[in-house]
Parts: sequence; structure tokens; C-alpha cells
Amino acid sequence: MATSSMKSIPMAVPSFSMCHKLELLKEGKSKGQEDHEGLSYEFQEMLNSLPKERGWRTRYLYLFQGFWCQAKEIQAIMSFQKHFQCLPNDVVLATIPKSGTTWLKALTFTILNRHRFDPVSSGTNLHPLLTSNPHDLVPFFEYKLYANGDVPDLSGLASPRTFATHVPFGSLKDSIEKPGVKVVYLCRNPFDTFISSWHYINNIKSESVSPVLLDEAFDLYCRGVIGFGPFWEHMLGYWRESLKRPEKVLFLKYEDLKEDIETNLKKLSSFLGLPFTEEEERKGVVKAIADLCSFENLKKLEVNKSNKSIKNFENRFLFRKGEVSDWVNYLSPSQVERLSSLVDDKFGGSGLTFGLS
Ligand code: PAP
Repeated sequence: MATSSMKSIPMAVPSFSMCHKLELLKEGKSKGQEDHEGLSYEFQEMLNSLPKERGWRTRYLYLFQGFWCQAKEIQAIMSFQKHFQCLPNDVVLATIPKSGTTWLKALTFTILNRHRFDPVSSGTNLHPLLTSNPHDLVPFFEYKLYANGDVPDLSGLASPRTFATHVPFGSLKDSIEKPGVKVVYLCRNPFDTFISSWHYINNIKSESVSPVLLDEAFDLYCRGVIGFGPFWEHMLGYWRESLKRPEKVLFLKYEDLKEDIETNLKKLSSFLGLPFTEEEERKGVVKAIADLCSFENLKKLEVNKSNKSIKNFENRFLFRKGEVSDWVNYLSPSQVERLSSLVDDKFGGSGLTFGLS
């Protein structure tokens, strides 16, 4: 964890002192199973009662609360669900992995903190994004705050507190039910999300797990077996909630952000209750945020070339191509047909479309 970067902006992101660990989840090692290290005997017993499939980067994915998840993520999610107390004004950024989480964190952090850290003069005032990876500025519930069954003290965080999660809506909803708590969901088309996931997993997976070949990963993906999947249930869960309660859940699409970032920044800012003023627009604040958080800008920063943020994975793997439709370079015609008909089948009639060419 890049705690040093967190120290440089104490008001926005104080260090999270860990209060205590969940008794149930303490200690216990299972030899030869890296993904079970540190899990209690009772917890492993519970895992053994869950359906499981071959994991992408750990030995297994388990079916927990209706979605596929790694053992340590389950441990963290249980701690989160038991202990997290939301406050009015909390902001939760939600994605299925590889949908543009890093980008959404950068944009939201910059919007919410723009009066403390002016994006227009980001170069001279040393904006936190220039020295910290977005994952260090907006922590995940399951990979950082509640990882290892920890229970963090979040009382010192400045409002609005901003968090992130990959947990599907059904498993998040009870934790965010106070009025004023807002959720922003970023969705990316399932084809690119798959390709991005496949590259990332093979870059960061542990050496004890054999590489996942594209064909095998594709089959797992189409069967819904991917972290926090099935992808269609993840996307539709947030989509339906955004239709039901647009003041609570904002649903954005990666492709829309790529096409017109400034319009989407204004939408995001208004949703968060901090619309851009005319003066800000005149001063070029919207464009400055778009530029500061752009793929090209973030990728070239030293912190994103050489440091590690989430779970000790190298930041550079979070910035691969950042393009729309890279999947055309990888999928065979029969794979395109299979995924297309799955998408038609699962999303048909929902109103959620992806504009795939
Ligand atoms: P995470 O869910 O594990 O945090 P996430 O950030 O969602 O990962 O996914 C990384 C993808 O977002 C990469 O896509 P690619 O593999 O197709 O290239 C990455 O390039 C892309 N990405 C990261 N930052 C940005 C950005 N600022 N703008 C656009 N795309 C970005």
C-alpha cells in the first residue's frame, strides 16, 4: 500500500488506523494454497461449502452471495458488510474489474477536491494525482480498507468520503441505504472488459497458477465465471437501480467518456452535487480535469510506471491501451458470435445497450 502518498494529503485521505481484526477470520494457514493463507479454519470450512470453479489468478473462485469471488475477497466483503457504517454524502464508485475503475477514481477525486487542488494549475501546485495512483486516493473496501478482515477507523475522513468497490449491487445495497449516499457505476462493453481482464490477470497472477489461455478464459467468462461476475448480472444490477433511483445511482459508460469526456464530467459533477460554475467553465476547469485524468497523462507519470498500489500489483499494468474495441484484435469469429448472442440474450429488453460495431 502506498501509504507515503496518502500522508501527503492528510485532509483528504488520512491514514486508516486498523481497530481490530475479526475474531472469526484470524490466522490459520493452508499449506500449498496461497489464496487460503491467513484464513481461519472456520472460514475455510465455510468456503468448502460453496460451489467453486477454476480461478483466473488464484486456484479457485467461489460462488458467494450469487457472484464469483476469491477467498480473500470474501473475507474482506464479510468484514465490510458487518462493519461499514455509511454517512450521508458518502460516494461509492462501483465497477466490475477492468471497466475503467482507475479512470473513474481519478475523475471523481479531482472533481470533489478541485477547490483544494486546482486542476488548472496542477503542474505547479503538485496535484495529488501527479504523485499518487488513483487507487491510493480512493480506496477499495475489499482490497484495502477491509482486506484481511480488518476493520478500519474511517472517522477522520473528510466529507464527502469516497470509496470504491467491485461488489455487485445486491451485496452492496444494505450498506449504502442512508439518504444522501451516492453510487457512481462505470460500465464498459463486455468484449473490451474481457480482453482487458485477460491481459491484466496474466500480468499479475501468481507464479504458482498456470497462465489462463484466451480460449479457456473466454469460456469461463461466457459462463459467468469471472471475479464479481456473471458480468451481465453485475451490469444489470446497477443499471436497474439507476433507472429506479437516478438520484442515488449514476450509470456511466466507458465508451461515452471516451467519446465526450467533458459532457460526462459535467454530468458526474452535477450528480455529486458540485456542478461546475460558469466561471469554472470559462477558466477551463472541465478541460483541465479531463486532461489531468487522461490515459496518456496518467500512464506517463512515474508513480504509475514504477510503484505498486492494489495488493502489491504493479501500477503499470493498469494502463495498457485504454481504447475502445481492442477486442477485434483477439476474438475469433465464433467467439464474437457466442458473446454477441449472450449479450443479446442477457441484455435484450433491459434498455442497456453497448453500440458494438
Ligand atoms: P481495476 O478494475 O482493476 O481497477 P480498471 O482501471 O478498471 O482496473 O481497468 C484498466 C483498464 O482501464 C485498462 O484497459 P485496457 O486493458 O483495455 O487498456 C486501462 O488501460 C484503462 N484505463 C486506465 N486508466 C484510464 C484512463 N485514464 N482513461 C481511459 N482508460 C483507462
